[in-house]
Amino acid sequence: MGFLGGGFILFILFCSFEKSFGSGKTRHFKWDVEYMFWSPDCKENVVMGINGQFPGPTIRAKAGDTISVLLSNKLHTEGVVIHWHGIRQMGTPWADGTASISQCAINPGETFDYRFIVDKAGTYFYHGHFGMQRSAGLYGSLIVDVADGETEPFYYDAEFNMLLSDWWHQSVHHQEVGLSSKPFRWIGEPQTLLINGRGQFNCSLAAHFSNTTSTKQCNLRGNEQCAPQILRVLPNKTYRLRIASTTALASLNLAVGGHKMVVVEADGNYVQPFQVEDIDIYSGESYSVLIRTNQEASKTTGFQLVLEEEDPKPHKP
Ligand SMILES: *[C@@H]1O[C@H](CO)[C@@H](O)[C@H](O)[C@H]1NC(C)=O
Ligand SMILES: *[C@@H]1O[C@H](CO)[C@@H](O)[C@H](O)[C@H]1NC(C)=O
Ligand SMILES: *[C@@H]1O[C@H](CO)[C@@H](O)[C@H](O)[C@H]1NC(C)=O
Ligand SMILES: [Cu+2]
Repeated sequence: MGFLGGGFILFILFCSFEKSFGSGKTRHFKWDVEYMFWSPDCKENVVMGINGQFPGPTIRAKAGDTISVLLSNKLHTEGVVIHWHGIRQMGTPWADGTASISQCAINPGETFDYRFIVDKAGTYFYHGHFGMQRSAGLYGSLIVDVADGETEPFYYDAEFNMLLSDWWHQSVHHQEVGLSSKPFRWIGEPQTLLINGRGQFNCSLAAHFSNTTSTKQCNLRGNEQCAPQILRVLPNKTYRLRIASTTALASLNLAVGGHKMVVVEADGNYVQPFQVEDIDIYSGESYSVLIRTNQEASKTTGFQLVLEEEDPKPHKP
């Protein structure tokens, strides 16, 4: 009798749980995680990619949707997990993607179905959470829009996504052995900072912007894996920049030449808007800022992404 009663209660709990999964749309993704050759900063190296892409695909959903990522580990010799940074995982702790804490690492050749609800609109990202896989390039953006019928508490004409990361030329195995050696071997600052997985290691290859109508990109034609991220904007419009940092180490400062930024979101929470010249962002943080473009067309402006020194000095934006 007692057993049957318990079973009935469990059945009711199960039904309400299923119902909460059904409140939005279910968005299905099928991902293969694998190592591949890539040139994030114009120097060929090995990165951890998803479905042949680096950074991994952007997940875009609406608040209340269920995300289902069927993840296959194609790494051959190491386990993998993915952590959905900033997602609260209410009722789904097993989908949090922290190896040895919320799940065992997914073995080579195995598949795991990450299924969870994105309950809150905001700018998030995901990253590998096993060994040094985040440093190896296993990351991407996760953007949650407001639910149907709801509006953001601020206006913008269009938006851009900027996922910031740091990149070393040494392999993650090399970095890891150094960090765990006695004496300790410091890996040093990253060779390159990446915006949406793109940067230029060699400064003579870097983008040079001129204030004429043409944007000269040195030797880069624009279709290279390391070609700079160019955001094409119209004059006199408001743009939302969704900025997230998935750096392994670097503390960053971002500024948009000649434009002030109005901060409207931090880590998936709306904030009372305030204006800044530049923004400090550390690993794991995300912000949305609004910028208003100038009224005249045919001008280009650059982003300035700066590695903060360990002994911070006043900014010179
Ligand atoms: C940077 O690129 C220039 C032009 O391609 C080349 O001459 C130079 O050797 C490169 N420097 C490094 C450190 O790779
Ligand atoms: C480009 O910028 C330089 C330096 O700021 C300035 O002297 C020059 O007049 C500008 N040219 C144009 C076409 O705006
Ligand atoms: C810029 O946009 C504002 C608001 O939309 C509008 O009132 C203004 O006339 C525009 N200015 C120009 C030069 O188009
Ligand atoms: Cu994280």
